[in-house]
Amino acid sequence: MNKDKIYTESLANIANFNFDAQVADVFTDMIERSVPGYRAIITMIETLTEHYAQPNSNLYDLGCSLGAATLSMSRGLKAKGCQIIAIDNSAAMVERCRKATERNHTFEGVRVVEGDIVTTEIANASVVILNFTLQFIPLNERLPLLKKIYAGMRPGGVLILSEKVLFEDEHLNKLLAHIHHDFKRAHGYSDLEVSQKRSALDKVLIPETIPTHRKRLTEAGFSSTDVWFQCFNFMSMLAVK
Ligand code: GEK
Repeated sequence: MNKDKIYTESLANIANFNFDAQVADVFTDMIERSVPGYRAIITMIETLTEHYAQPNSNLYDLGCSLGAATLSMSRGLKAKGCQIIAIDNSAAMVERCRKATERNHTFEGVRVVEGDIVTTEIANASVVILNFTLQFIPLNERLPLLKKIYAGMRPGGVLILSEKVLFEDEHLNKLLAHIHHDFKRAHGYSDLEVSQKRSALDKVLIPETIPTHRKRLTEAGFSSTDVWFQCFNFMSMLAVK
């Protein structure tokens, strides 16, 4: 696994974070050392897929990056006649995701698509994954996207929504941001790397509170929604149609 050293040196100008080839090359190391609970969520996606995938349906991984959730879905999939559609708008990610899924011989029915999840069609879906992707979508596009996902899902299907979150209580907000910083330091990032990455993400990754996510999911039509996993300021929700 290539080590993430993107923000090790002091940069004169910190450009907005971008999912380019430099990031794609180190992405697995970057996300595992930056997102508490990421590995656990990826592993559980296998179990959730086994539970929710319906025969002859589509399974979507929206903002698939290198396909970690796609591969986890493919391992958990027991229902027959399904297709997994993995979508990302970064050409660098899609190219590497295609190679990773082609190397996976457990399930052949994976299609990796370069496209914008805001405009791609969702149809006949029983499992939809937004694993740390909605946070990169402009705020005003989030509800229309969730409505489109809901409309393209089968009754009984599930949306798995994982996000970095904020807290309404300012004390908790500061505390959990601090603990996250400690988590990154414990995984080998320097203070300089943490602060430069934070600046790069500032206008690109827009976190919201858990109540805001729940309200929006309900507004999109989902009947049962709740958090099934949380580690500090990172969580994952289930929303069932
Ligand atoms: C994982 N889910 O490893 N359309 C398509 N893709 C997009 C869009 C968009 N509009 N906006 C952002 N992306 C993965 C991790 S990373 C999360 C997801 C992170 C893509 C973007 O190119 C990137 O690959 C991904 O969403 C977000 O389980 O880096 O924190």
